[in-house]
Amino acid sequence: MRQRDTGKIVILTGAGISKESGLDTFRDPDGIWSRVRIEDVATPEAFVRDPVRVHDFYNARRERLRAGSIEPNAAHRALARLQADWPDDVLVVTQNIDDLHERAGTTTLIHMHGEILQARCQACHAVSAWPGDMTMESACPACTQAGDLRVNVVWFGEMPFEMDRILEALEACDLFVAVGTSGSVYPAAGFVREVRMIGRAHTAELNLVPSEGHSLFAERTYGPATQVVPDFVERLLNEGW
Ligand code: BV8
Repeated sequence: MRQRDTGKIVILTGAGISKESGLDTFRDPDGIWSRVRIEDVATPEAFVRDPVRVHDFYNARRERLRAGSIEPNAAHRALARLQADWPDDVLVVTQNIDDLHERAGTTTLIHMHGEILQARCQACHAVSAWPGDMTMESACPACTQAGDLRVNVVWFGEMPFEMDRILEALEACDLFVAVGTSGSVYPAAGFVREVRMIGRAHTAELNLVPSEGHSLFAERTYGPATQVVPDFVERLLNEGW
């Protein structure tokens, strides 16, 4: 076991960590992709073909996220506590586009698939806060150009954000943890392989059920994130790994 005061930790999170806060996952039986096709709402081609449909898809999810009942849960709070106790050693890399990690207090955070509460202007490339609905008539707060705004998320076929910084952290880490992700979307699903190839870090999966990459993890714990994540963090803080 590594003592608690050493070691860099990278924690990858997916939609499963936000499920108990009331947000849908993607690939569960009642998930988002059971109701709508990726090709229709989550690719650049879809946005060119039918921008109104794509705007409506994200407007509905943004409205859901901003409903009063959606709050960070015990799993988000446990990761924020870990980072508060080890401020220089914990990086959270989330595939999620919600703001629940921030609202739980996590500060060192990478949204590799972007953020639903942001807009990106295709004319001036400025990224702006965007809490409300977005339409074809919406104007960029930076350049005032209307009709060139898109939600600031990474669609399929687009390069995830901050990949250099993520890969650097994976190379330097001593513990890699995946929380609430099915391990079905790349390059995120390949991170555990990157870490294993380097050969130093311990790897742990915390999920409701085994992910597609479950066999690649040295340690695997299954159950709802609000139970398994606080327990895991408690153990880390008291015993290390
Ligand atoms: C790219 C943002 C290249 C928008 C999303 C090999 C290598 C590289 C790429 C590929 C490759 N093979 C295929 C590809 C292409 C593609 C891909 O991976 N396709 C898959 C379907 C095979 N990847 C891409 O296109 C990526 N881009 O590769 O670019 C490139 C190179 C050069 C230049 C330019 C480009 C971009 C991928 C990002 C797409 N955007 N989202 C939005 O949110 O609308 S991805 C989408 O899936 C989600 O956003 C989410 O981020 C992601 C992963 O889903 P999960 O978070 O894991 O959610 P899921 O529902 O699947 O699983 C939830 C889990 O939680 C389950 O296991 C469940 O059991 C568990 N759970 C449920 N309840 C609980 C729980 N766990 C704990 N507690 C609970 N209570």
